[in-house]
Amino acid sequence: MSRITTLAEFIVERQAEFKYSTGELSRLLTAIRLASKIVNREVNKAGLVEDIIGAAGNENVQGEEQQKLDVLANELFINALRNQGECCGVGSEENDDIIVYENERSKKGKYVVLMDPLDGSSNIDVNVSIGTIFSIYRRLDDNAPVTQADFMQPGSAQVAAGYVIYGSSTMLVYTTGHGVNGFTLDPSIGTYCLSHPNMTTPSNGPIYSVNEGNYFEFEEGVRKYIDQCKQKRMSARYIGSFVADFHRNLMKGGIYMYPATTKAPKGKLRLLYEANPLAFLVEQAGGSATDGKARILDIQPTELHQRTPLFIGSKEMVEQVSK
Ligand code: P6P
Repeated sequence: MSRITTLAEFIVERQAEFKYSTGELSRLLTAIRLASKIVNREVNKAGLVEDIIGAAGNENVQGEEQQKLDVLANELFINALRNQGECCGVGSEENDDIIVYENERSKKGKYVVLMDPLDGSSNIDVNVSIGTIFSIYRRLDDNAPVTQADFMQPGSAQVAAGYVIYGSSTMLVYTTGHGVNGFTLDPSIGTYCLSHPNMTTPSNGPIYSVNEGNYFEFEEGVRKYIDQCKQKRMSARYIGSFVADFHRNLMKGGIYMYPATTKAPKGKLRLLYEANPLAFLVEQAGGSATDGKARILDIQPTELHQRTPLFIGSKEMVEQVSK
């Protein structure tokens, strides 16, 4: 039987690649790893536990009805990162403003984390795969108070990023800028094991993912590209859960598109904790990500929850629709 490499072992073995090493990244990812295992447990029993399914009865900053698991996942990640100590603050889809940790240990933390704790949560009660997305930056000044500026860095400044997909199996996929590696959770031992080393995405692929219900709201160039996909008899695959669509396209080759629409003139996906982390990861896997014109990672953020049109996946496909 080939040797099993756990996520913990892998991070330590590859620590030297993380230029701020001294074990900081491994401890940061340990917090994310732990919280994701608990979220996974709750997601997997959502169908059984009445008080988990359904809306929490309030709305997040996006004006979207918060599902109870959204709230739980958000609290789990925020608490795990606080208790771990390497992170001095968090920006989350579920919170209006940044969260700055006040405990002595975290105040000295050198990293900030942006996250969508449970993306696609409207799919929870219909048993469709959902995900967590995270993005890690180095704090701008260790001796200055944490401000929104620490979170408003361009995506190209990320030091690590990744996602967890709670699907038929649960996987954690991440990059520190030295390639992409995927780990599958073995529930029998509660451990993430290296299952997809050195992940790369095909430069082209058979799949296009877009909500075609918005077709007539898209600009002409996007409509033409979608028409070409049909003429080529490509496969239309759209789950309505970004992480799930992204992960399938990463593995098989394809493009995910959320263009601007009249209802979402700046697109629907959020730059800081959805587009940027997966743009960093997809580029590390040989893919590409734009807003239809500019490279996602070059965009200078101006708001914590700003949205962006997003075209992400196989390089040739993204380049073609971004002309
Ligand atoms: P629509 C989920 O709310 C999400 O942010 C992504 O996960 C998903 O791809 C998209 O929105 C679905 O949006 O407008 O097609 O239902």
